[in-house]
Amino acid sequence: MHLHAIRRRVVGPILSARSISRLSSSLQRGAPIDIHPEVQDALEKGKPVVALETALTTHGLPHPINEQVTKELELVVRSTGCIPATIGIVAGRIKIGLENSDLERLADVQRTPRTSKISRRDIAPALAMKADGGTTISATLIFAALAGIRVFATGGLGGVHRGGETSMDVSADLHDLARCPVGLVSGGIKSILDIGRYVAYRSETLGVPVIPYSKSRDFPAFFSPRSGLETPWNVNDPETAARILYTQWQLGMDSGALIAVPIPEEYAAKGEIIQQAVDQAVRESEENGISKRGKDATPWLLSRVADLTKHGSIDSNIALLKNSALIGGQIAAQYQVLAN
Ligand code: PSU
Ligand code: MN
Repeated sequence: MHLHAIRRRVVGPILSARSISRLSSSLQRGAPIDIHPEVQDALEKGKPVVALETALTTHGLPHPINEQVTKELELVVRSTGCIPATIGIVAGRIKIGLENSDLERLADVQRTPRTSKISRRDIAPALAMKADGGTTISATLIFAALAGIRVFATGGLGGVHRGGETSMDVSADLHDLARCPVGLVSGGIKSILDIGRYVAYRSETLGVPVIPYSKSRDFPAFFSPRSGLETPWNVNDPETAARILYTQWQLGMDSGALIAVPIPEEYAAKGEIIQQAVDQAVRESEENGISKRGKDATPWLLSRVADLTKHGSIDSNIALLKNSALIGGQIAAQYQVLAN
């Protein structure tokens, strides 16, 4: 058989066998993981799956649109022929694929005790204490990698907060993308963060490919399609994006990659207005001390920007989330063609 054909046959299954064995050893040790039957079936049959997070549901968007948007993202993923695996923690169990009742429970912001926002450092305490939690990109990457899900779509990700050179507030998202073999399809980073430091840290220090999904190499900002910062590569079609992921893992480089999806162009003008609200919110967070309160900073800033823009920022955020879910689904479908 031609060498190329052998490689194609072997690499996909080897990767999935490795992650299946990590998952099954976690399960054998009694780890509290529930894989939704539809997701399990897709993983076993080599159908494309896209992971979705729930910190955006619990801490990123207000009720009741948090629940609606999460459901809509699942539908967008389905429209691309992929199976959505929305990930969260319910009563101390990791859910890979949520039932509607789980999602409604996580989206209920009035619940007591309050649902936690879960990054890597919160996982073990939350499980041990049987808590409910919305998983950030950090935790969702970890669980997606454990289940062997190769593509994860979301909106905004954590980065280096402004002033991060002194506060050392660098989101766990950055490290987990370096540690988990998952393609993260997301918006650019929010201007609540220091975009220059973010790109430098991620691509120069952690060695994670940071690739705008765009005709240009201009790294997208969050509320606007361009940040003015140039990256070394860009990609503009799902097949090439999937090939980048496939090639990285073919070489055994078990880290992730960021495919950064710009917000649709029709939101660009509004992005400039939102930016002023962002600057004001960041200033206020420095004055009132929230900026130094770790995991509370991002949710506070998101909600303050929403207030200041009379929810204009939320419409932009939703547009970006849907676009990421769509492109994430297209990439996952192409990835599966290469892996099968
Ligand atoms: N940015 C958004 N919406 C969000 C988040 C970020 O526009 O919902 C969430 C994501 O789950 C991300 C997390 O992983 O916030 C980052 O939080 P922190 O800065 O505490 O790492
Ligand atoms: Mn943060």
